[in-house]
Amino acid sequence: MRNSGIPADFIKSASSNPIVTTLFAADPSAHVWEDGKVYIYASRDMDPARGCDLMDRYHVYSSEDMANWVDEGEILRSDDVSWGRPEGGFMWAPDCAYKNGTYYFYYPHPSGSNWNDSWKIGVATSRHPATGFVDKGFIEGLGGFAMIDPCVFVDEDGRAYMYYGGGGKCEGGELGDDMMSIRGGMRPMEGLEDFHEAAWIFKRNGLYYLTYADNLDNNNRMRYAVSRHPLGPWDYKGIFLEPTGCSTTHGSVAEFKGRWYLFYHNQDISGQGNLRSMCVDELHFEDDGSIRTVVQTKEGVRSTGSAPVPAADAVTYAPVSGSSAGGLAEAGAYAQFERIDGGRGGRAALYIRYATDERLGKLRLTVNGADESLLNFPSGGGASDFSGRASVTVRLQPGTDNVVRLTGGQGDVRLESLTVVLLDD
Ligand code: FUB
Repeated sequence: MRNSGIPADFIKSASSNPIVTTLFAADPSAHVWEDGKVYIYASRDMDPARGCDLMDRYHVYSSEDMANWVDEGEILRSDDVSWGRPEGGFMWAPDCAYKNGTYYFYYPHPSGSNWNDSWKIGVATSRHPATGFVDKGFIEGLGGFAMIDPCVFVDEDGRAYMYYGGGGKCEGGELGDDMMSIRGGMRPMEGLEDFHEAAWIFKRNGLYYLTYADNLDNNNRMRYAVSRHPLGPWDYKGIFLEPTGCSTTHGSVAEFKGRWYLFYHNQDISGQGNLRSMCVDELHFEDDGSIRTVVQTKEGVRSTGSAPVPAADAVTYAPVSGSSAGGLAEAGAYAQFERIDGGRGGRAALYIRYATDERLGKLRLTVNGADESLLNFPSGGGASDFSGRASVTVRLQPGTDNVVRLTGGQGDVRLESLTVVLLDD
């Protein structure tokens, strides 16, 4: 049976930052799509990290109320990209656009081993916002040295524009109807001050805003400029996000149910600039359209009121083998959940209840013997307080023989149960 929703004891009445804790995800590009939900297209900091070169396996997150975020699962990895660099990795900050029933996922990826000279902008498409993406190749004529971080803006008149850049250079141009070609070429975005990377465009009251990361050493801030035309020239306005504590900064702006939000990342969970976590805080405008400095909070934002429905047909499993009772502190100790029903097979959200008194415990997740990821289990209230909550979405095989294993050795984490929600494909 297919179902949806979140287990009742995972539903939060208020948000908190970072908004996703189980995986390290960065570079959030947020969009509100026609189903009324807000979606974040994020890059993924693989753990353990090595610079930003191992980044891979894009995940999408969705929310109905800004307080509860559902991991929609992985949509693309470097192995899926036929034209990409042979060593993989380097799946950096992406974006997504919607036009005429198709979702276009844009991502920067090098095409050669000399990674910073060979960037291209890849495109994958789907009829769904968070699953079913198929790689369509790259945009001809775009890319090269440091040219990363695509952002696509579809205007009210249906015309679409692409922006990208890095290393101090920002370019923009109009996309063709196929959303994969550039009409009339790209041109430099004029008027920006101290541009580094992470271009993002949005429109409010007829005014276009271009936000970006600046070059402050090891502590990038976010700046912005405005224009009456989507391709500028731009009128520089100032800094609106001070350093987050992370060496990179990257953000997006979206309006949801009448409020404006800034999505960005920091390194609060890991303390490492290459293991980042996404945050959201409110964005406020002055009467003249200028942006107030965003207040970075731990509390995050208020729920917009429409909390998700509790999952009705979710199935809960207890660990049936391994060493869950004694915790998973020892290297090689594991807890295993067996005979998990994957229904017809496909995406399944795993909701894990745990206890730990570690600041940050970690367990390695394997599904049917395949290594999925190292998962985070941040402090849950104490060694025997099973109020800790972690969730991640994976793919299960059809039928009831799925096996989920969590292996320890990185902090004392105890597992109570696993609830599985099968997601519509
Ligand atoms: O996440 C990898 C790179 O770091 C992004 O592409 C940049 O914007 C910066 O966040």
